[in-house]
Amino acid sequence: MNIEQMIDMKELKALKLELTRFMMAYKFALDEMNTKINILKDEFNYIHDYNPIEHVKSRIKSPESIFKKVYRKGYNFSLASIKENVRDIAGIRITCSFKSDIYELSNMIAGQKDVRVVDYKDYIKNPKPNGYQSLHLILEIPIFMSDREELTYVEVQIRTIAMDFWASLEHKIYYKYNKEVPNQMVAELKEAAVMAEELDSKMERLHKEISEIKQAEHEKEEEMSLMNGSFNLPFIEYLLQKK
Ligand code: 0O2
Repeated sequence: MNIEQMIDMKELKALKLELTRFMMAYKFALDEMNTKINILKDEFNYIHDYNPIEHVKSRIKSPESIFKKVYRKGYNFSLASIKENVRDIAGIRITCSFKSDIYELSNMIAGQKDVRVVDYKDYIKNPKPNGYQSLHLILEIPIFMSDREELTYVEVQIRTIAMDFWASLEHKIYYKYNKEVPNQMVAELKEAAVMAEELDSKMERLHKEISEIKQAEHEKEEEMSLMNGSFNLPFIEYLLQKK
């Protein structure tokens, strides 16, 4: 008996197609979210005159990590169960300049008509015992395929540069010590998280002071130019500069 007789080729092809379409939905979900984030970034940049988003990184969880999670959590191995239970297959990490940007951005995302927030974890107001800080959202967004609409989960993590710096170092240390980090290092990491929080607060205070001065200057300039009869459209100028 040859291999083709042993395996039902038709079934195998159908499975391959099903798996490809399963993973494709997550890729499209990331494309859609990245477009939303870029639009918000441009609009925010214009309104507040600074860039609230320092960095955006997206990833699709590898099949190996998906299966590890399914096994670890004891979920059923069917595609329907994976889709419902593993809600971080599509993941986006947004690094913001300031803490207030995190909440403003998350409200803007959550307020969109086609976005449903299914889970919200605020590890900034309530940091994890190890010091981890970040805002986690699980969103459900519709993806329009050729023959159907697919509701897809996307995990969005939003944090400041300082929180991100801390989290990536902590992640490296955690794996370096194979999840058994020495007590002294745990304490130092906690201390570093507190320092990161202090830095974020201080930077935000300074930023607010500068913004207020800039805003007052801007209002004065605008009044002067209106009095002189000039009527320019700064957003159009801003778009032209971007080209
Ligand atoms: P990866 O590779 O980043 O995806 P669950 O997601 O269901 O397993 P839980 O507790 O409901 O677990 O999720 P939670 O608390 O929202 O955290 C999920 C993700 O947040 C993690 O994903 C990490 O990316 C990040 N995270 C959470 N806690 C910590 C922490 O203490 N340190 C660091 N560095 N990151 C953290 P994964 O699945 O671990 O991995």
